[in-house]
Amino acid sequence: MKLVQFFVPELGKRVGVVDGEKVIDITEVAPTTLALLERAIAKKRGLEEEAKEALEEAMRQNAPTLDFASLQNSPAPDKPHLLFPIDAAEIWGAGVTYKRSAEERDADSQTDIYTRVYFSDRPELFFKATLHRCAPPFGEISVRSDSEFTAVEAEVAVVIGLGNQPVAFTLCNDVSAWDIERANPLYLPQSKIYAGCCSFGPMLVTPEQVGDPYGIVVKCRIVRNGVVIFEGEASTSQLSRRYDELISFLRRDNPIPVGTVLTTGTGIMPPPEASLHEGDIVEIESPQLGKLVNKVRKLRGN
Ligand code: DO4
Ligand code: MG
Repeated sequence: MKLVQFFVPELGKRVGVVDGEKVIDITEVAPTTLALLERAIAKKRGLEEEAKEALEEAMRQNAPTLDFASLQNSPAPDKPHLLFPIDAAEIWGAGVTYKRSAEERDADSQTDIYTRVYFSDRPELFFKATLHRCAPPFGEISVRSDSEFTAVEAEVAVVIGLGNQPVAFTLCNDVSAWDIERANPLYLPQSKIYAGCCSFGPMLVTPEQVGDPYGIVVKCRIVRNGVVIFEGEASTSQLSRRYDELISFLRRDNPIPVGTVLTTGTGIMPPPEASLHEGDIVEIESPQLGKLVNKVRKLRGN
């Protein structure tokens, strides 16, 4: 099952099941995707089964259907648009889970700390964002006012329920000020957490729908003035950790609210020439998880 949350003028927030080019509005039986997940957990079943039942009930009630394309607009009160696919209380990140990420970060920072973490039992986990620091699909991600090299980090993210297996997958952009991170690793929180530092979506995809979670292909493209200035690709087949390993480390002595998003690291490392600029369009795409599109703005330091 593929689930979206979206906004319709006069109706407000809606929940939908994506079926090809169409979205079936199931809001009357599931007011939010988080409520659907909580209901699934209370019944000790998966999100897939709960969403299927909600869809069947909504169809019996003649649920309205929309074109998915009609929701692909930047957020504005007078236009239908996509919202975050889940109202996550917290967004966390895992780092150096791809060899390339460890090697290039070490080379750029003239250190070995990233490779040491790559080979350690304990993964790198960091707090990434709250929802108000994130941009929804087609919303604006940001470059800090004090960063000259901010990079896209195109990643697969998992949604966490009560157990250690992901309850859903989505795409995430762990936008990061690499120059600040490289200046000193202790600056990592400042490179990672600020207004517009993250985007995720466009939809939640259940494990049943994803198929092999270690075969998710992610492509990333940066478009500047209509010209593609960077393209990269990775696959979760290159991920060095298991999702349940990352989730179990994250929740060790650390209470994680149901619906938390954990982004699992990047395997695509853009060069300095692909540093984000105001007006750039970033597209992160996966055959399994859809396409996450965001525009870039430069913050002004206030
Ligand atoms: O330690 C730096 C951040 C690593 C990261 O975000 C990644 O590998 O995706
Ligand atoms: Mg990352």
